[in-house]
Amino acid sequence: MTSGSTQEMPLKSSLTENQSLVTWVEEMAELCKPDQIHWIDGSDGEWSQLCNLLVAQGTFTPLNPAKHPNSFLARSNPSDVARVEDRTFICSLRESDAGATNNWSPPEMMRKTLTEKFDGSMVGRTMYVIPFCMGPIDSPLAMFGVQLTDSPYVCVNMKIMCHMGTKVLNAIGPNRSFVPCLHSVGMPLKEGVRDVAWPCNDEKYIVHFPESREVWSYGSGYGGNALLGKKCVALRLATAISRDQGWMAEHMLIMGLESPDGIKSYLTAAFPSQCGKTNLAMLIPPEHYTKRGWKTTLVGDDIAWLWPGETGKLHAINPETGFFGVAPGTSWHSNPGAMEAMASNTIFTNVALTDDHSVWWEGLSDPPSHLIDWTGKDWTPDCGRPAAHPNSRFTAPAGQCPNIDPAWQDPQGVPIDAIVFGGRRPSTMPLVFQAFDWTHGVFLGATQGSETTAAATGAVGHVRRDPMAMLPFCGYNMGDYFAHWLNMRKLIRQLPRIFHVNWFRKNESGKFLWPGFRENVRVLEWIVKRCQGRIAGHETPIGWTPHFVDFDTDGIDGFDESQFDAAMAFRQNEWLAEITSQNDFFLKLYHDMPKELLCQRELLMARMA
Ligand code: OXD
Ligand code: MN
Repeated sequence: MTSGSTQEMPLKSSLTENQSLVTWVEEMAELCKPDQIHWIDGSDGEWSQLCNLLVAQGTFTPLNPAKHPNSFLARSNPSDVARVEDRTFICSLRESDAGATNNWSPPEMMRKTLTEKFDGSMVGRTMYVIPFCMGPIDSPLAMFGVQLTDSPYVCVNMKIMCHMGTKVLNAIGPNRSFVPCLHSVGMPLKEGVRDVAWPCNDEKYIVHFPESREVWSYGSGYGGNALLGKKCVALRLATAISRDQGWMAEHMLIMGLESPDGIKSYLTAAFPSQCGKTNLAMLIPPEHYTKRGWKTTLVGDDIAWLWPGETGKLHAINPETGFFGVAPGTSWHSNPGAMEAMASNTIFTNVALTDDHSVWWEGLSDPPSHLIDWTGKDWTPDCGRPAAHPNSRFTAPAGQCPNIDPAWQDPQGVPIDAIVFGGRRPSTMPLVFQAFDWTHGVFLGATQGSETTAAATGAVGHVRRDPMAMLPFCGYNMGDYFAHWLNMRKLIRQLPRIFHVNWFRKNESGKFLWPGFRENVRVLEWIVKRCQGRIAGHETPIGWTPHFVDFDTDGIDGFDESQFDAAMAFRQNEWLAEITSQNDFFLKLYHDMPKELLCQRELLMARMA
C-alpha cells in the first residue's frame, strides 16, 4: 500500500531537529515495523491525497459534491462503533491514584503487554507521524503532542479536529516537549492477509500513563479511541496535568450570550450523554426570540480548558478546532448551526447514504423510501433496522459554524461568568436553579446524573451519576478531582456562578413540561442576568430558582404561570428520595470524597428539615 504522498521517506527524518522526537519515532517504527513513514504536513493537498487513498481502499464513499462539497462517508466495522470504556485504562504508578472509577493496571505490566501487541502491528502499512497541538498554538495552555498511527482515516479526522502538521512541528521546534501518542488499528498486513475497508482488532487497549504523559491505543479506529488528541490527551491526561499546574480540563461546551445592550457573557456547561449538549453549544435562538436582540455564539462543543486569567475570572479555551458530533437527532429544527457547519468539508461515519449520494440519519427528516444503511445494506422504512448507527458521527470544522465566536481562537480564551451542570431528570430537578456558592455548586456537579429507569410516583428512578460528566474522562482519582475543584476557589478572584438545569422534567401524564431545544436560550438569559446581578432569585432549600416575572416566556405557546410553577417546583418528597439515591455514589467514593462534599449533603438535609 502507498499513501501516494510527497512526504514518504525512510525511517530517519530531516524535518525536525527535535532529537527526542526523532529518537521516539525511530524506536516506535522499529517496534511496529511499518513499510514506510509519512510525516503529516497538514496541507489541503495532503488531505485530498489521503481522502483519495481512503476512497481507493473502500473506506470512504465520496458524497454528492453539489450537496456536500469535499465530504465523505465512512462505514466502520460493526464491532468498532464507539469508545470502549471497559478497555480504557489509567496506568498510574499507584492504583489509588486511578481511583474507584477507573480501570487500572500496573504500568510496567501494561507496557509489556502493549509492547507485544505493537510489535509488528504496522507491517505492510504506513506509519503516519501527526504533530498536533490542542488549543491555539500561542495560548499559554497550548499542549503539543505527536500521534503515530497506521490509520489514514485518523489523519484526515485529526486535520479537522485540531491544529496539526508542519506549523505544529515548527512550533515544537528542537526543544519543546510533546505528549507521545502511539496508535495502531492492530491489523498488520502480514503475508497472505488482505486489507479491509475498516481494519481493527477485536482486542482493544486505550491506555494512559499519567505520570509519564503518554497514550497507547491499540485495536480501534473509531472516534475517541483513535483521535488521541480528544478524550485521551485533552481530557484524561489533561486532567492529571491541570491538577498539578492549577487549571482545569473539563468535558464542557463553551458559549457566549450577548444581551440587547451589547454585554457579552460566556458560560460553560457539562452534561451526561444524551442531554442535548451539542444542541445547546450551537444553539441559535428561534426567530421570535432573536427579534429582542439576544445573540448566541459558540466557542466549543465538547471540551473546555479553564485557568484563572488576567481579568480575575476563569478563562476558557476550546482545545479542539472541529466537532465530532452525534448525527442522529440533528436536524434543521434541533440544530441549524450544526447543519450549516457540516454542509461541506465533512467526514460522516456510520450514517446512511441516500440514492443521490447525500446522507441521512434518524431525526433528520421523514425517512426516504430507500437508503444504504450504515452497514452497507439496502434499507427501506419498514425493514425494522435503524439506517444510521445511534453513535454515527459528523466530523466538521468548527469554523464553519455560522455563529462561531470571534474570540474562539483567542489564545487568552474567553472570560467565564457561569458554569452549568445538568442531567436528564423526569422528576425532582427544576428547569433551572442556582447554587448558593462555589462549594455548593461543586456538590451539584459531583452529584449530577441522568435517570435511566422510570420512577414510581414520588420516588426517584435509578440515577446514573456522572460527576461533571467526567466519569469516563477523569485521568485520576475522582475524589482528588473534586478536591481540585474545591481548591480552585482559592485561585480565582471572580468566581463564576454555578447553575443546574434540567430540560427533561415531565408532568404526571409523562409530557415534558418545557419545550426545550432552541427555547433553552431563555434559561441562559436568566442565568446571565443572575450573574450580572440584574434580578433577584427565589430562595429554596436547594438553591435559587427564577421568579415568573423575571423569566421570559413571551412567544412560547401554552407556557403559562402554572406550567412555569410545575417546571420550577422544589418538592421536598422528591428531594428526600434524591438524597437517598445518592447513597451508592457516596459509598463508592467514600474513602476519597472530600469532607466538604459530605458536609454539603448534610447542609442540604438541614435546610430541608
Ligand atoms: C463524545 C463523548 O464523543 O462524550 O464527545 O462521548
Ligand atoms: Mn464528549
